[in-house]
Formats: sequence, C-alpha cells, structure tokens
Amino acid sequence: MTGLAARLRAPRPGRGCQRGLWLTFLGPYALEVVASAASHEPAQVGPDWFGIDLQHGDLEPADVAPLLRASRLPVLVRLASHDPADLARVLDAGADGVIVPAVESAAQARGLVDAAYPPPRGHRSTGGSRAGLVGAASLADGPLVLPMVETRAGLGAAAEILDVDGVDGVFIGPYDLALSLGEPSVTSPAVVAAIDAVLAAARERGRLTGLFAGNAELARRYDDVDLLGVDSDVSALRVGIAQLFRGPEPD
Ligand code: 3PY
Ligand code: MG
Repeated sequence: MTGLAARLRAPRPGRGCQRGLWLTFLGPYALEVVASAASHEPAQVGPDWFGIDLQHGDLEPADVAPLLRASRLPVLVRLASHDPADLARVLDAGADGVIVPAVESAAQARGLVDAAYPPPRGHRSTGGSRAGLVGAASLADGPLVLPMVETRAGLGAAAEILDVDGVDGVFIGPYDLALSLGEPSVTSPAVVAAIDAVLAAARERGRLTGLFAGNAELARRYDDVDLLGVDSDVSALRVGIAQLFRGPEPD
C-alpha cells in the first residue's frame, strides 16, 4: 500500500480527480516505461494510479506481486469474483485496495469488508506476506474497499451498499451497466442518468466516487470523480500505434 487510501479518506478540498490506467496485459517493465514516459513530459502527464484487472484481459493473480514491485504508483486490483480468499491474497501482496465486480446487495458488500479486515472488524487472516514485508500500511489503516455498481440490481441496492460500514465508495462499470439496462451505449441518456444517481448517492454519504470511462466522452464528463479509470493499456497501445503509423497528412 502506498498511502492512497489514507489520502483519499482525508478531507476533500483540493484533492482532485486521481486518474488511473487500467492494466490488462502490461508487465513490470512496461510500468517502468510508463513512469519514465511520464517523467519526460514537462507537465508530468501520466496516470496517478494503476488498476490491475483480474476479471478481464490477460493478467493472472500471479502477475499482481511482480506488478506491485515495479509500480511507483498506487495500485488497485479489480478482482474476478467476490471470493474472500482471492481478495485477501491481493491485499497481502500489497495492493492499495480492491475493486469488486457486480455487487448487488448490502450483504455482499459486508462480505467484502469482512474479507478485507482482520478481527475484530472482519475475518481476514494474518500471516507472512509481501504487504507486511515491505511495510505497507498496517492492516488497521485498511485498504480501499470499492464495490462496483454495474447491474440493474446493483443500481437498486446502491444506497444500501454505500451505507455499509467499511465500504469506502463505489466504482461504476458503465459497460456492464449499459448491458444490464438493455441500452446500446455507455453514453445513452438512461445510463448517464443511472451513473449520475449512483455518484450523487455516494457524495451524499461522503463516500468516494469512481468510474471506468474507456472513452473520451465519459472521461470528460466524469473528470470530477475521485478515481477515474481513464482507459486501458490496450487503448493506450492502439492510440500510440495509430499515431505512429498514420502517415503524412495529405496536402
Ligand atoms: C464495466 O464498465 O462494466 C467495467 O467493469 C469497467 O471495467
Ligand atoms: Mg464490468
């Protein structure tokens, strides 16, 4: 852990939006390249955090620790499931927090908090781990627990999920949300209205707001959330390839 959780839990003014890059295939060396690219930009343009995606893409749980070793930025891990053992493993590896897909009830959210915290708050076991070795913030400081709202059922339960003690905020998945609502696009009015309603519920409760954008329009519209997943490593590569090989502009 890098202190991201403590920073985000501190009083809001002046903190601004933390903009992240979603990792679906990059390896440790690539994270060093990203850091180096950012440091060569006069304005230090680059991500504020990485989101390792274990649900989709090409990364495996065994990739998490090497990526954490190489990263100079905070790292959140999006899990593939609600499995408490998997959740504890990525926190033991030293991640700053977890983003958990398709949470649809307060009971499920309570299960995540239970898995993330040791007794007396939860049932997370303690043992030799990288987090302990590298002096990551103590278990008592607590990792970020961010349930995803990305289904119709999750939308209906957003308020009760956000009310769960130990839930830091919400991370919205617009693509699954659009699918679940039967909408053709993440920018459909019904999807945008649903996103706005969930963000408002989080803000009313003083909880963190997060969202994966994955396209320029959503990234622009929601540049005021606490944690914005701007886009993925795949998109970054596509954009770079297109720019490098586009060829000269016609006269
Ligand atoms: C979604 O939009 O469904 C996501 O899970 C974003 O990664
Ligand atoms: Mg999703």
